[in-house]
Amino acid sequence: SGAAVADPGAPPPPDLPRYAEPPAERHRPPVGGQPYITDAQGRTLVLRGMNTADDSKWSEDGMPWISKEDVAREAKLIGSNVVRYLIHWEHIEPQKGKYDDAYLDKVAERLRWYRKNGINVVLDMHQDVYGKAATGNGAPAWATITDGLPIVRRDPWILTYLEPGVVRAFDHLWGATGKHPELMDHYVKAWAHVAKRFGNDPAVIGYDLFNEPFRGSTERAKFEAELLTPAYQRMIDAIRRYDRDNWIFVEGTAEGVNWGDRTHLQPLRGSRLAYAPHLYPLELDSGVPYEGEGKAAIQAAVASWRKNAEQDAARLKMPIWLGEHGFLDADNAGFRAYVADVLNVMNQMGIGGVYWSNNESRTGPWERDKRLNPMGQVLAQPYARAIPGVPAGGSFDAAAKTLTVSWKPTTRAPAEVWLPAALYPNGAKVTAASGKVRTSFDRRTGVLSVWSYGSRAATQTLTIAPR
Ligand code: 9MR
Repeated sequence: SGAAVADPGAPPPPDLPRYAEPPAERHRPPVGGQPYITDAQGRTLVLRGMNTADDSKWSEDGMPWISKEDVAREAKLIGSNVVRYLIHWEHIEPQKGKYDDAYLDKVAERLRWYRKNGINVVLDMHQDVYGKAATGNGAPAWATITDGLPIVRRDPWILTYLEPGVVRAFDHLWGATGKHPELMDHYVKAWAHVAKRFGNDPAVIGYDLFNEPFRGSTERAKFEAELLTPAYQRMIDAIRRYDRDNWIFVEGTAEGVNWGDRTHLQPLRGSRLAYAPHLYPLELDSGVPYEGEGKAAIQAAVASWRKNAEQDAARLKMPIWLGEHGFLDADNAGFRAYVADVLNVMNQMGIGGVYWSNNESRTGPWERDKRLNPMGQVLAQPYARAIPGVPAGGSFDAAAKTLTVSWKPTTRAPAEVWLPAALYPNGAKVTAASGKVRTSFDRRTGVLSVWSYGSRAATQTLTIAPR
């Protein structure tokens, strides 16, 4: 076993490359075994960060509250290397067939902020409850065809999906009624327009095709297999005319999948497709605290979510990315412990994911004075963002401030671990289970690079603890 000390601020070992400017990672096909998202060096790329942000659903220009400084603060304090950035069909195509390029210009400006701070962007075409004309957000009014059926806003808001007018709007969009094929044509073309505009933007790493698709009146399995799958295929094909490199993320219906059920989505054609389920155990939505019996039930739902996500992803031949996770009520007891446990499920699975959501309010990670609040402190934990092989588990022990990460090596490129300065003021001590390591720490980005050598072991494990 070898031990090395990472000295923050010390120059890198002379024979080793310095940590490069974080690239908008270009990708290669997955590294054997279960597929993972990979970077240009063939390493598993763990994309962690936050959805940004809920409030953009209602702001006049469709932008979230964040400024350039907030993005820099996020990179520094939370160590995000990805953002699931909400974009809205209603702002892209406010009038039928007319794109609002001023809106896309504003998105482009935010992409530059993220790029500058080493944060990759997944553009998420967001919706909840169809669109504003149906009491939700997402679709433009012209694309909201309810046939005069009623819509009453319900509490909790997700019940509004079941209102007759909302169900009808989705039935038209997915082609269940067969009466308005132009709606999906426009949605697909809107994606093509976005890919044409941003496909070569170095900040962009992918597209999330449809936030939490709702089935309308079609039964769930039939909807996912027969309406959603072909709609996704059309979007993928349209995007690929302009963008061959970036990842395309697909989701099943929120109903079911978010609670830990499997999806009935069918395999899709194309490269660099990924499966991006959300995780919201039903108990959490109903306000059950993460304590005692409630905790056991929520943990069972999370375990089921993991098992089903892994099975579905293997069947679909896609890597997994957790597109939304969070605890929706900051007052609920156990909210920090829950999010910490979900982050450890991600560590164990060797996948990335994004918190819902980077809010300015107290459900986000910030205090009013922009320091991290207690949830922000949970999110700001060390994680392996690049793993030089096939992930084989890992966990973060918050009490000991110790991260372990294991993998089956496939490349000599370094592992990269983001270290929060708040937890590692004197740097980190790195121990390898096998062979030796050399390390190099980039103080500016907070990224520790770890090269393993002198080992033929099938699995490597690093332990990273405060010095
Ligand atoms: O947290 C969001 C809440 O404030 C909104 O009222 C609601 C409707 O727009 O959306 C919530 O965010 C949801 C997200 O858009 C989709 N996935 C589930 C999120 C939490 O419910």
